[in-house]
Amino acid sequence: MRSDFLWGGATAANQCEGGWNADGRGSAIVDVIPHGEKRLAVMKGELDYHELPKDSFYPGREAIDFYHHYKEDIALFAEMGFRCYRFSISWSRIFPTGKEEVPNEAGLRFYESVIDELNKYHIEPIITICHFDVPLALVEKYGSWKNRELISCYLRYCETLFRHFYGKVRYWITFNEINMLMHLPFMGAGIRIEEGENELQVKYQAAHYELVASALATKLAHQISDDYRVGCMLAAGSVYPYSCRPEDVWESMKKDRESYFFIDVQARGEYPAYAKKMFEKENLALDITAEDEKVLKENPVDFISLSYYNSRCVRTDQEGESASGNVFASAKNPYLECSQWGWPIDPLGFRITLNALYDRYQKPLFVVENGLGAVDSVEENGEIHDDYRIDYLRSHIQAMMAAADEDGVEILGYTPWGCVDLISATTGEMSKRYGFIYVEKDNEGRGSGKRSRKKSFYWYQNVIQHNGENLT
Ligand code: BGP
Repeated sequence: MRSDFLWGGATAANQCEGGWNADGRGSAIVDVIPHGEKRLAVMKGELDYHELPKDSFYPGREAIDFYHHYKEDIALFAEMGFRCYRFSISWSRIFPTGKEEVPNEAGLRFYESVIDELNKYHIEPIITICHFDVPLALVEKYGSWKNRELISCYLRYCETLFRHFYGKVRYWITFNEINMLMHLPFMGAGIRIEEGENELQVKYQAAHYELVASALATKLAHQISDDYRVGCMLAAGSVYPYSCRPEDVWESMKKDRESYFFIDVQARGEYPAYAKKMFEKENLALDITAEDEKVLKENPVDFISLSYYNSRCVRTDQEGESASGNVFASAKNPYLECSQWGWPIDPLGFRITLNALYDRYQKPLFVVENGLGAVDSVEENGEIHDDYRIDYLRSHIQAMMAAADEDGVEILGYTPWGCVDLISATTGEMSKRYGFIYVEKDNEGRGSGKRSRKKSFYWYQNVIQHNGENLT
């Protein structure tokens, strides 16, 4: 890989930070997403969290308590040789209700300490401004991104970060997996679908406000510093046709567009023709002003970041099994093995996805999530032999390197997801682990929180040391 390639790891505040009511932090959506059978309905915005049983357990509130362990965790990242670390800022730690005129100093201080700690080890911070995160007060007051008012709240938050961390940060990502809004609207964007509402109208209106907010944030970042690079973020994974039946091929193209829709706007600066036609066909009456269109046009992103866990597959004959995989409905692809959580494993699909994105946008890509969620067992001597994780990562790094070296795709860096074990977004479990670093904690939140190095820790350390040239 190029010599300045950013090898690192990724986490997000909502799944690792904890400290949910420490130092003036306000409540956020993650604080009301429970563990257990009701989780999915809440994440989808179908069940109002006010209606949850009193004794519900909310795993994100404490998570792995990165809030109090960040020094230890960053020291371990440094030991692996990380050149960058992607993490997110908790919006309600900075603006507890989202509406304050002045930010919460204690919140800013916390992230300043995190960034200083990273800089100490020459680890480049990659900051996600909003990772499945909205202050709960904004959900209550405005219905979250259903309301245009959120744009100015978000911009005040961005401006605070861009000014406060001036000179210490270079890479910013405006919204994590922006397309998740279509699948898990409450987790993705704090959106509940109320009775009688037109779901598509609600989702595309919220999407539009997020897209304008993202473009305005890009504009602001560029005004504040020439050095800032702003990216969008896509939950990626190409959609395959199950067969060469033209109907399957057409369906796969349509499914891909449901996700590309967001990046088409963020990278090219305007709504694609197919989306405008769809708005018409579905009779959506969206609040999109001429000024909004100008803002979108003038402020495309600098790079495209993405998560890749698996490819997807569609068939139109309505037969056969389905597969899971990051909540995107998919037909089961008979050529692929699946993880313990039923997510297909497809390294070549990674190369295909990277090429598809680069062909479409011709902007640098940044792989900010990839990895295998698996159950780990700790041996009597404390060791963790996670060879399955090493195998997954090795094959995916090989595919990424082929995309870069053989196909010419420009890739800025690679930050595998959950470099330290954390709470799973879709299931709320601790047992779905991605990390190189094990955290002693179970699904009910019990455990010491002690960190230890897995076999993959040493493997990844060697990968970074040899800049990807040695993957054994
Ligand atoms: C992405 C999210 C992450 C992360 C990851 C793995 O959708 O951006 O927050 O959690 O998927 O998913 P899960 O935790 O459900 O295994």
